[in-house]
Amino acid sequence: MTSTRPARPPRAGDFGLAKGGGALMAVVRFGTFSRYGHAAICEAIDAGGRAWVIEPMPTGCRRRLADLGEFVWSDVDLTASQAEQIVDYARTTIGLRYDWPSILGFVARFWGAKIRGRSGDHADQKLICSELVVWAYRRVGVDLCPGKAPGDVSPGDLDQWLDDRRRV
Ligand SMILES: [Ca+2]
Repeated sequence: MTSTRPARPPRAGDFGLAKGGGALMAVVRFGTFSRYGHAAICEAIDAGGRAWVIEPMPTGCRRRLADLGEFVWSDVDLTASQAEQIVDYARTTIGLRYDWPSILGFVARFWGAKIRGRSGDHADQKLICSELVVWAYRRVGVDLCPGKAPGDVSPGDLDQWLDDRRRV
């Protein structure tokens, strides 16, 4: 749970992890024992050095201009084609609804419980933040959490993956 700063500036296709504001993201942090409650895909870096991010929110998946410092960014070596496909896919999810059962799953995780019947995961038609990242990366052959349903992957799990990767 201690991601260090990446070795390069963020670029399109990277994902970012953030503490996240509001009660809901506090619940995610609490339920998953992580300091991160939010995740987003970087769509582009604008001329002013800020990031256009695509992020599933309780009100639906949206695009927003964010300060780079709001997120700790991934630094996976993506090819130009992979980065483009990740961004293209993320764009198709704008407007999709939030996947509340995934959040319930994180709360249940805190109690050591598993909620049955979530494996369908609403596929990728309803999304939470970290789930979008997992779907987008799987499409280009990068599996951030092998064996896990994307809707079961928390921002903290992605943080763990980045950490494990940097330690190797
Ligand atoms: Ca889902």
